[in-house]
Amino acid sequence: MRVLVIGGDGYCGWATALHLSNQGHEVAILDSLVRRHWDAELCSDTLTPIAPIQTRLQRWKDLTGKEIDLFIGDINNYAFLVKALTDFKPDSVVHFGEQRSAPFSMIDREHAVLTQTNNVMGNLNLLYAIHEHMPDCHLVKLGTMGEYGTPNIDIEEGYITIEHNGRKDTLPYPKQPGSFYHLSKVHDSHNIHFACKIWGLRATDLNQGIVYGVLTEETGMDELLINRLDYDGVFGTALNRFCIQAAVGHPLTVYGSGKQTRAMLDIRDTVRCVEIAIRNPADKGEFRVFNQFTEMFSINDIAMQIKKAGNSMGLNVEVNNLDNPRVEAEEHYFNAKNTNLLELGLNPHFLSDSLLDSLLNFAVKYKNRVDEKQIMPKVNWRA
Ligand code: NAD
Ligand code: USQ
Repeated sequence: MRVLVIGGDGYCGWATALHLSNQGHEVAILDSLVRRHWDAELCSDTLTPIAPIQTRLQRWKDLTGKEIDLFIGDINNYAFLVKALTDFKPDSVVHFGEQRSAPFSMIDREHAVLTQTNNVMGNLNLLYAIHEHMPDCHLVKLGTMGEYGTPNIDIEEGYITIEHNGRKDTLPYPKQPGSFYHLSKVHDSHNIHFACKIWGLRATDLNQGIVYGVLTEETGMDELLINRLDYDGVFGTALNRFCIQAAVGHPLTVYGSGKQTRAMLDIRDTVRCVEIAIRNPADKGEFRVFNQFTEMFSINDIAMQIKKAGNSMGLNVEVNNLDNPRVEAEEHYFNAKNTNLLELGLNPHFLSDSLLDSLLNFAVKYKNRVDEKQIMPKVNWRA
């Protein structure tokens, strides 16, 4: 299949583009490289030294003989987006190309507006471009488990059947997101659902949990193919951050009581889930939702597992409960369904399967690149 990966220079997108190319798909990457610019703006950097996108792609070609096309530009530039789509003619578009940090979106008004403009308008442009130029193309859009929030009932996959005053309907599952970033994903979902209904587009919304890990079969082939690994207080996510904190002897930054529970998955499963979605496209007019995660953990569970794995490697790992900079429920019910991808053949990796050791080893290998000033959280939801 021909697959355009929007956001293919990022953490999930780079690993996915290489995986799809390795599986024999014809792949192109579209990326504005704005994420590298945001890192520079925040004076933060990935733990791992990532090469320029052109160097990465040349190395991939030299190693495997497989060519990945490259379109550098912003999906909010409609003429550019349409040209990339009509030049490449994809069967599927995988859309990772958004501002994806909750803390970034909560810095101030400017960053909230930037996040929602970049994400919501970008996605709307993509819907129009597909409708006007490639109406049969399957949109595989990265959503997030955080769209649902933490309701006191089980979380279904996108829809819930409700009986009310003697009548019954299947409706979009209620959304209670926890940041202006997570809200942008909810707005995207509504726009995609509407576009499928009015224009008959086909789309899969992958409500992904928090991704952890850094190595996939392909990114591990060569140092120049290495993936990014964020550890700073804005773009770093809890599990990845904790491994790097353990490696440099910084106490693990658990926010609040640490009883918050989240859905998670290994990056090796991200790439496989996307491929499963592409191989099994939604029908015309269908807006399909898959919850893309493999396990649920509390933040305390993760901290304890990393402490144990770190201690077994001789690292002294302390845990520090910080005042929670976010406004979020810390004690709550959380039970989400994830059967759709499993039924289509996903065979998950589990956190217990030595991932922590390899992630910790990775963190130790690059620990000299850590800027400890970037570790503590600086963005407060209440400010
Ligand atoms: P990332 O920041 O590493 O990568 C995103 C890429 O998109 C960057 O390379 C950036 O330059 C590009 N981009 C952003 N806006 C663009 C635009 N307007 N036009 C073109 N390119 C643009 O993020 P990631 O961690 O790889 O996340 C990818 C997607 O997956 C996001 O939509 C995110 O919301 C979703 N997601 C990520 C996680 C996670 O844990 N990382 C979990 C759930 C969902
Ligand atoms: N947390 C800590 N300590 C830290 C960092 C985070 O305790 O040092 C806590 C947070 O308070 C929160 C939880 O860990 O309760 C998750 O935070 P996170 O930063 O790991 O993840 P989140 O902000 O939810 O965002 C990440 C990605 C985002 C994606 C989302 C999936 O950045 O792109 O959409 O995970 S989900 O959480 O399912 O919505």
